[in-house]
Amino acid sequence: MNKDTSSSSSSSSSINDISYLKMQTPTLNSVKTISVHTLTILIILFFTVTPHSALKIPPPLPILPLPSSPQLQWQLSSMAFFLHFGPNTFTDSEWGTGQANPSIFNPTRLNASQWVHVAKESGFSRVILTAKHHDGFCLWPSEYTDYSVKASPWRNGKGDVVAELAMAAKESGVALGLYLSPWDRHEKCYGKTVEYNEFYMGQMVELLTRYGDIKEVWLDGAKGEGEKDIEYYFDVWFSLIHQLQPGAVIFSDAGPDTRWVGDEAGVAGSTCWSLFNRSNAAIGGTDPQYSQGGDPHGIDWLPAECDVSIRPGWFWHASEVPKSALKLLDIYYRSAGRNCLLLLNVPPNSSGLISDEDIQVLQEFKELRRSIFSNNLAKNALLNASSTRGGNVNSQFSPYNVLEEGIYTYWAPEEDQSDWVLYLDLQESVSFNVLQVQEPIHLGQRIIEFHLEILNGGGWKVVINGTTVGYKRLLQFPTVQSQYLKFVIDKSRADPLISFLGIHMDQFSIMSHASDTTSQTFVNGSQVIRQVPYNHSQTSTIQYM
Ligand code: FUL
Repeated sequence: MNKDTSSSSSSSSSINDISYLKMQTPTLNSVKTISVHTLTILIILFFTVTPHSALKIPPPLPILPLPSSPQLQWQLSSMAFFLHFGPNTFTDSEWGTGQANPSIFNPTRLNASQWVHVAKESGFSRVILTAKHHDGFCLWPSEYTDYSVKASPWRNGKGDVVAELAMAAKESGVALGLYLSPWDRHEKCYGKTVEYNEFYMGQMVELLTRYGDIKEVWLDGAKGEGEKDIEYYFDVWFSLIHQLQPGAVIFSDAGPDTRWVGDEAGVAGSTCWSLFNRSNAAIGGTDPQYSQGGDPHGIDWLPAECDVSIRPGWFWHASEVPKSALKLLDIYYRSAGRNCLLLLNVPPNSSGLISDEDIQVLQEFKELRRSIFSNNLAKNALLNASSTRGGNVNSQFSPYNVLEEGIYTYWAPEEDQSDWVLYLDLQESVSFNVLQVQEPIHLGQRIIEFHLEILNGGGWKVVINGTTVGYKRLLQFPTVQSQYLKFVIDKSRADPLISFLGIHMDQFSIMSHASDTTSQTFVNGSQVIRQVPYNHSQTSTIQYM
């Protein structure tokens, strides 16, 4: 759906809009002037003259594609905590050769409850562990290989990191995800297609049947250059994973449930659709631009996950320090604030604990988010809309719903309108520099273009233009001040629905004007080769499968 916005979006729009806003706004005073007698008559009339108006108006039709229930749960969690841990933690490497002696794996203070506690305290409700990274070492006692915790001195070879994490996560109500690397540098049958697929599936079944509910299976797409050819039976894997863990989402370059965003900097496109065409993507053959932006014409619901490490490497290295909280905030704006899930890697150190300096940064990051987003400066606004589904008396789709947190209550316009506008009177002049918008994505992703205007110096001025909203959209702009706001939807795939609208003041970020889709990881135009973002032990390029 497209419409001419030349008049409504113009900065020279008439100041008379404000009288519309005031006239339409219900006030307590107007209610007081109605006598009890008149009110009784009105109520009787309401039920006798219009008997059907008491019936509930159904929600507008959803627009396809829609998220599945696990995809919706995944998206509502906003952030997940990534745990890269294994022999690499002890050998100061990123890509283990698969030949490291298992005796080096001995985290004397390993405490999975600490990992979960840190994640939860920092605002993460999902954790994902590298059960097996590319070196093939299994953090659980797999019966299909000797290269695992069984062969290590840790807990006298009787330990199981996956079990300890699963237990800690369950106790804290945190969702658990597992990373099982397809590329295995230790396993001898790697290269023999049928044998390795059976081996890999055997390991997958162990992971998905021993540890309770698994909410995400993370299929990494990396494979070293010059490695043996092998075909992965993805469709078989996906079917089996969904059969064993119907509540799990499967992540890969091309889904089936969540997609890699296409870079390891945690940055999505400033236009980011959850819509995608899986048939246009291949695991190991990511087109970063397509993945970062999604596809407005896509027939699959495949939202993006933005993975990035708090440190330069994915694994812990004594010589590295975490990013600053401000940097994490910037990443948050560009991932969670662009309709994606932020997957932040916080690697446990060689003692088996998350380091104090990482915890410090995570606390600061949480405090920054709290101080910016816990206060919606529009919370006391008087609201009006260009139209409301069911008319102004209908509270089910009232514009006031946008001040309620969560996606399930929303403002809906009447059908077939030529304007889609929300008017806000903040009741006092307010300074702000962040806009937050959410769509009820359980009914599909709709909004293509929108903008925000403020009444300032006698006329309406455009503050910011945006493309795509989705689950959550955050937009930063230089600080503005006004009492009156107009949120205008310029273009939408179907009648637009808004479930949350917030304005906030961020006193901490220095607005960066860097490109929206900066990627640190692509070194050439190729879509299959990228540089190891950080690797102590090697400098080779990574060939995607
Ligand atoms: C990459 C891997 O090669 C890295 O080691 C890391 O696990 C990252 C999340 O995915 O593809």
